[in-house]
This record gives sequence, C-alpha cells and structure tokens, in this order.
Amino acid sequence: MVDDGQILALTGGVGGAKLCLGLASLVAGDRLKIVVNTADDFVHLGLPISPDIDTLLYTLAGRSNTEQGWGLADESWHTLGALEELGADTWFQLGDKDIATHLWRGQALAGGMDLTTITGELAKKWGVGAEILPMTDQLVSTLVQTAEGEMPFQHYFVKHRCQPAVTGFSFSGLTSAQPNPRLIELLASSAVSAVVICPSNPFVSVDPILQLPGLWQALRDCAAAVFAVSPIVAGMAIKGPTAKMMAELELPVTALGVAEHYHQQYPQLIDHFILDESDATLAPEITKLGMNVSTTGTVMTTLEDKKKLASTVLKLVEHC
Ligand code: FO1
Repeated sequence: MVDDGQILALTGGVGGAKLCLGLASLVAGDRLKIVVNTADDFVHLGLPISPDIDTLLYTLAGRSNTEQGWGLADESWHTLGALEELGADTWFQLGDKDIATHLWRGQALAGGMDLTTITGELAKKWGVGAEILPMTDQLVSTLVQTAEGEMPFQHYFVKHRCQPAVTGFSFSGLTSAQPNPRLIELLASSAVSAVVICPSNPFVSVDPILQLPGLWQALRDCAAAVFAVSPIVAGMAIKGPTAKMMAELELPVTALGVAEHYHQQYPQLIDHFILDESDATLAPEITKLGMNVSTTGTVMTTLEDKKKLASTVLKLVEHC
C-alpha cells in the first residue's frame, strides 16, 4: 500500500508491540525494521531477560499472553513454583516456556553470539518476518530515581509495582554503548522512508533508544520523515505507568506533554505527531512546536484497531 521504502519503528513494551503488529500485518517483512529498547533488560536467577524484545517477538509470532501484556500464552508455572519452594526470588514471574527463551538466549550469549544475532535467530525460529534490532548489543540499564531512593527498573516496575514516586531516570552504560550497527547501516543506506516512534513510554522506552550516542541526531538528519504516536490518550496511558510518571515529574499529563518532552529533548526530530481524536483540541499547541499533527483513533484493543492505526500511519508516510 505504500512505496517501497523501509519503515523503521522504535518501540518499547506492550503499546509499541501492538502498533508493530498492525504494521507487520500491512508491510512486507523485509520492509519493516523494528528497533527495540533494551534498557529494561536484566539478569534474574542467572537468566538474561530482555522483556521488550520478548514482548515484541511473542506478539509478532502470535504467541503472547494478550491479557497479561507480557509473557507467553498457554503458559505453565511449574519451575516458578519449584523455585518458590527453594526460597528463590520469585517476584519476577517467569513461566516455563518463557524460561526456555531465556535459557536459550543465555546459552547463545555464553557462546559468544551477540544480542542482535540471537534476536534474529529467535525471530526466524518463530516465523517473524520483520527485522528486529535490539537498540544496542551492549548492556544499558535503566535506573529509576524515586522518593524511596534509586532502584533498577524491574525493581521499580514489578517488585514495587510502580508505586514509588519518580523524580528522574538514568541509563547506566548508555554513553559508552553503540547504537546497533545494522541500524546505522540502514540509516546510511537512504532506504528508510519513515521512522515511527511507537506509543511507548517516552521516558523509559523511547528515551534510552534516542539517547544512544549520536542516534537522535542521525534520525533527525536522515531523509526519512519521523512520526511519533502519543501513548497518552485523554490524560491517561492505555497501559503502564507513563501518566503516573508524567504527573510525578510535574509534566502535563496530555499528548501535548509528550510532544513537548520530545521537542525539548530532541529539537526538530519529530516531523509529524499523531494523537487520539479525543485530544484534537491539543493539535494547535502541538503545531506550534513545529510538528505536523494528525488525529485518529489510537486506542488499540482489537487486531482491527492495530491495523487501522498502522494503515493511517502508512498513509501519512505515503503523503509526506
Ligand atoms: N511484568 C510484570 O508486571 N510482572 C512480572 O512478573 C513480569 C515478568 C516478566 C517476565 C518476562 C518478561 O519478558 C516480561 C515480564 N514482565 C513482567 C513485563 C516487563 O517487566 C515489563 O512489561 C517491561 O519491562 C516494561 O516494558
């Protein structure tokens, strides 16, 4: 439906994976490249966990637990139960089949394979056509500054259920990490028609990607138009702590607040901002930030919703 250029999506967890599924159902696999946040990654019980990569892979492979938003469908929990009996840390829930993913990844990493190759292998095994690129092959870890002190991201997110009030974020390892070389190659090839920043959490999913050394400037300077879809609809996040974080950071909890964050952090990066039709009154203020604005239905409950939003994005790409 669009020209032959490649679509480069930047994504974090569930919200982003939904739009990627919509895009994947409309765009040939070899034209869809997806860069995934890896700053949520951590080692738990000796297993290397890459939550956002796995959420995306499981979603695109049709294997995800859609009610839970993470993990696999038809999962069993025998290993977690046995670990609990042993007194192990079980606050982070790992299903039996999910553990197989982490064991396989751990073995491959120990054998010297990098995360990009591992992710490509998993995608191939599960029939995912899009190219999935971890944002970097080096270790980057989000640290959340809260009223209760600094904590690693998964401790904040899962162990403390996002309850501590956040005051800021930092990304350890980020300044010495290199953006995925394949991503740099794609940007240099001029084959990318559009960059789509998915409706993922701006602070803990999108910022770590864009703040990799030189990356947002490379995206701004490449010929592709950059689109961003708001994760905030009518003052709320569809899923996850984005709205709560914005309130605690004393930012306006609106799509305009998201647009302002991107505008301040990454001047002139975003060409086109997409927000929900229920937030249409915010469009003039966003336009003043130098972005083109489109309103459409952005809430993705059904597969049809995901395809519809993806189709709208692709039509905007065609017309720019
Ligand atoms: N999220 C939870 O809220 N509780 C969990 O126990 C949990 C386990 C888990 C296991 C594997 C995995 O890939 C993801 C998992 N997640 C869990 C989701 C994950 O922590 C977050 O969704 C992301 O890091 C935020 O995008």
